[in-house]
Amino acid sequence: MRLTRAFLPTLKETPAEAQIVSHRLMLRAGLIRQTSAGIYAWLPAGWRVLQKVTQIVREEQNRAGAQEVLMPTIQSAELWRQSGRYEDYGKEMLRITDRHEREMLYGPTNEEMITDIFRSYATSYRDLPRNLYHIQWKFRDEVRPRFGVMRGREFLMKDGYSFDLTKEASEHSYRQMFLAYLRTFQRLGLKAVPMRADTGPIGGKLSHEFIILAETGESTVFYDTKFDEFDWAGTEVGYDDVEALNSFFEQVTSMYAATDEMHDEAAWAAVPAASQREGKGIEVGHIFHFGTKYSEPMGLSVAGPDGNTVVPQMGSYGIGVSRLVAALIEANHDENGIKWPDAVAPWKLSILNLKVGDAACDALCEKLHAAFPDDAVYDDRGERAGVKFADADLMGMPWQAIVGPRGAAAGKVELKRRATGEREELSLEDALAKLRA
Ligand code: 5CA
Repeated sequence: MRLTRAFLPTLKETPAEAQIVSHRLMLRAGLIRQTSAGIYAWLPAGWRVLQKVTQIVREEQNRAGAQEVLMPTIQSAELWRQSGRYEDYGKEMLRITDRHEREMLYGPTNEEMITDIFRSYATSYRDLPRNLYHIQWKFRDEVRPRFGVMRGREFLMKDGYSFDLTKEASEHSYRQMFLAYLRTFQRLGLKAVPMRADTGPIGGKLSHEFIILAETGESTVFYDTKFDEFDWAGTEVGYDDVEALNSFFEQVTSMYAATDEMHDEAAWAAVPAASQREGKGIEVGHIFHFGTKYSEPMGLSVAGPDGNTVVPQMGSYGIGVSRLVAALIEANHDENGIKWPDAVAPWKLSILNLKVGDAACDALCEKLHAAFPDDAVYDDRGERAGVKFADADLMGMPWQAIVGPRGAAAGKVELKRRATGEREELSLEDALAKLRA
């Protein structure tokens, strides 16, 4: 991607309306553009990151045995009347009337719709367990949308739903997602702590929020620093191993961690003072076990093994996919800009041609660009070096290949690692080998 042809609009000035660093950097690096309050267009760089985050979420869901579907954004009010949530949901729900005066809504979540779909097919206990998810835009008419995509009105969510024959089986499904979430956030390079949580309008008793510690977070959290020593990837627990998964879950949840709503002073006092950590956090995921809250009123039932009628047990599992992009920036930036982790960077490499028109510089840059046709941004603009350095640091690609006339004459490239600032002068071959490693 040549910068002279790209749509990567960076801003020099800090937008006044942006209060937190991720929002400022998302606007300045040209990732998003606000189109209405709390509603954003994703520009090329932002869209590439969002797709990478989505793909990691998807892979970990599939690995845990969930199956992807895609449900519509627009739902009928009738379904929500069946669960009793249509009136309860209040002003956060965007209600729409179609030309036939039918009441519709822009989905804030999909419990009703998935229950409706599943009840149309499930007839027997053999149809259980099942876990279905989708990655789809949601709309919640938040009173105070703020902090960019961190708390938007329209946002991308991964929402999954499990159906099980018994309460025990559904608790196993819950634990499968619990582990899948820890693995997902770890792959994204984020330390997310699971905390006992309030269930709000989704309902149920068993619920965990996954919170990333960050000063700009909206939730106050209390947790035991034992979490910092835990290696989720290191656990070899299999998703189908009921006992191992249960003891893993017991082990993790026995460590104290709670949001302020669920904070228990007595239990907190039992945590050694040196291990107590209190701070602000960003909720990037939330899982719920709510039994028959939707299946019962919506008439979902199957024939059990003894011919009896069974109402399936359900849970739902959300990840704020678009919010994760902002959370990733909160966790990976410095005063100059974003430091994208390799796994989600929009492009792997920025190529900085410090003297466009110099034959050796141009030739070397073209070779670098040709080596990464879809994974490099080539700054071929006739700008000063200072402008190029600033933009490359702002956009935050993990690698920068800096090509100046003196080095280029000797066939050398300077390779800079954005995250650490480490620099190394290398031959083209060695630079390519390093970038491919
Ligand atoms: N149906 C359940 C789980 S599928 C549900 O809707 N849960 S939720 O309300 O907790 O939302 C799931 C996740 O979406 C949250 O953990 C959060 O990361 C993200 N989210 C919620 N509201 C917003 C918002 N206004 N802007 C951005 N992300 C949001």
